[in-house]
Amino acid sequence: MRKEVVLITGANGEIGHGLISYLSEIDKTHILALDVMPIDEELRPKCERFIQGDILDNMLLGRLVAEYEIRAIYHLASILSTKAEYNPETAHKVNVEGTLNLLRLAVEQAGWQGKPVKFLYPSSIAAYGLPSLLIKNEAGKVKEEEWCNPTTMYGCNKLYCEHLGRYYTKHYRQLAAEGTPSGIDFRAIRFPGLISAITTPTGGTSDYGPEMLHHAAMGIPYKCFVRPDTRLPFMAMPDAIKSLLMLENAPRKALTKLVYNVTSFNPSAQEFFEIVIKAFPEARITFEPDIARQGIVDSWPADVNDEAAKNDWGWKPDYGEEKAFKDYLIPAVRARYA
Ligand code: AKB
Repeated sequence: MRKEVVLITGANGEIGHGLISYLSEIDKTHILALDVMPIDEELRPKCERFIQGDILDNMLLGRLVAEYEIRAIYHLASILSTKAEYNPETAHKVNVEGTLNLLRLAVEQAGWQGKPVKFLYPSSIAAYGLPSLLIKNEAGKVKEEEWCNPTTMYGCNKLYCEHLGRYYTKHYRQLAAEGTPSGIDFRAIRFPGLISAITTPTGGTSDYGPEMLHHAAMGIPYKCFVRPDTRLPFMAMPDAIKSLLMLENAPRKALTKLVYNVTSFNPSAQEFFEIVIKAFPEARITFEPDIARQGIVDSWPADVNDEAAKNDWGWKPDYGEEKAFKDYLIPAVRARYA
């Protein structure tokens, strides 16, 4: 008999760390973890199996279909916004073709199992693209359907993969005589900038927030690459994990959308700096905006509307701004670099 597992791609990344710990310890789920990089030693015992491999390797994915009963897929692997701009074609390959491969795997699994496979997809505020700073400042809390004109390869990839998820869930092979549904139950969350105390992000453009905090705690000077007035929505990592788990567990009938905004707080870079400097008065942080990266951040909303997530599946963050820094981020990064 094949073992029931949850497949997590990009398992060694920022979200993967928290998700694996939660699912293995609290939920006692068997985890099949996949990442192109070796997984951190502390995560290994929490996984049923770790495979170092590529989501573009269809032979590898085929073997997984044959060996396991995959209940749900958390497809976390992707190349983030800044890194993607340096090699857009590679980013497209990993972010889009990789997602397509996982969707195909989910179709095969659902067919074998004769029941839907949940496909959890972390999308991003990068799916938005506001045309000017003036419009960004006037847009208020942006809804899921508004301003979907991303300016980055990563944002285009995220938006398109949301559409792929919709296609596979609702319109798959619509002209086939038998009209077989794909069996995929696609659910996506558009995350704001995420801040973890355990890991630092690599290759993103909302990274100035977490980088400011981690550099201050390590006692390393930091040049913030955006202007002090720059504003983005952010969320503490435990809330990101919580939102994914809540969405996985929500009854399908309660969901009015396939893609949901979630958010928690939205400080300006100056406000972020003030919180960090209060906790680490010795920190050496300067503002040295990089015009190109600033342009990307200026195209992302200052805030998002997450009413649909609140109404449909009871979303509510545990960590508002004060609690996120006071009870989670500052004590945890202090302990980490002590
Ligand atoms: C990035 O900056 O690329 C990511 C994101 C906002 O999705 N953190």
